[in-house]
Amino acid sequence: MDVTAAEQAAMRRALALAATPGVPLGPNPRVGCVLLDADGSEIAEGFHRGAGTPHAEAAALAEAGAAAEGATAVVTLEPCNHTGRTGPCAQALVDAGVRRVVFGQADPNPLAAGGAETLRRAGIEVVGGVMTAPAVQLNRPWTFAMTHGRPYVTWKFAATLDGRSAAADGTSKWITSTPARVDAHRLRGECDVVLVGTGTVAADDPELTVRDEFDQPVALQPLRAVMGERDLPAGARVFNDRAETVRLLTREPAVALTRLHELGRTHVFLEGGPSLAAAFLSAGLVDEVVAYVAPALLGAGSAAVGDLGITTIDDAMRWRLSRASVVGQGLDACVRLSLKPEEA
Ligand code: AOF
Ligand code: ZN
Repeated sequence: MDVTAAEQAAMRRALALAATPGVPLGPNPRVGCVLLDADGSEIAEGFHRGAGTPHAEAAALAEAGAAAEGATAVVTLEPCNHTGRTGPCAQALVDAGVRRVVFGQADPNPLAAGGAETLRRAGIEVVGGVMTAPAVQLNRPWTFAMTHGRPYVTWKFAATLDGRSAAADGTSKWITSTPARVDAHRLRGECDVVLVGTGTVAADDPELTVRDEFDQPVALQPLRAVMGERDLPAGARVFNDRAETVRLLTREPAVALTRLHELGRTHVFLEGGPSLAAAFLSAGLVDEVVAYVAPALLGAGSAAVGDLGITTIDDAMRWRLSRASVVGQGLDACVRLSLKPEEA
């Protein structure tokens, strides 16, 4: 079934609404909705503002009031079919007398899916799969979490040309130049969890917050998660009040990720040391690697990743380059490599 030019324009508007800055990341998706009248003119619009607030469709319906009768709803995500933090949008659209629904991404959340079917059964015209790619892109980690039952994991590390993340005496400040650290900070802010092991907290006492150019913590902080069983000093900086922190009393990556999934988290920035990285890599639980490689050599010292149990070259864990860039300028600029698993 075709969509009209007005519906396509409304979908572009709904995507822009969904991407409104300042909406907290996770556990909910970003969603936008536009209501059109029979002539294709806009009646109302809405977008989702974070967990517990009205869904995009509900926001648009509230704005439209009685004018929603006979309208077409254009939504970036299939309307939900469940009562979660708020009521089911599919039913709300039916109750409001909406005549036609055009949506982008099919809802990958098993608890909420089925809205299209509910709408069709109520006699509403439904067209799905319209501009799906940008809708999915908007909620990439959320979509991943819904389909895999765990958060997406980005492993970030900084190393010298010879792959070392610390010198022989344990010092590691600073392998990369400032621009690379700023870049890594920006990526940290795009995730909703920063994960390290107890070893990193004991050794480096990191704060693990996202800070602005004046070194002040930003308003929306990722959750800080520390996994492992070792006791830690209560005064460690990771336990300060600048962001929330959870302790995950396990050494198993899969257990830690399940717990974070239960907490509604969708994108983990893995910043632990070599043993934690090796544990996640060995378990097949790294979905993306971001490596900052500094133009430096150490010749000795700890490698960026611990033993993976690989003894022969044919067994190398190989990654595919998705992006390479130079971060910073001048003699100490770093190379940033973004890598995906070979099969992805
Ligand atoms: C949103 N915002 O605009 C839409 C969503 O726990 P709840 O009640 O907030 O429901 C969350 C689920 O509802 C979410 O995972 C997704 O499947 C569906 N649609 N969610 O947060 C919205 N339309
Ligand atoms: Zn909904």
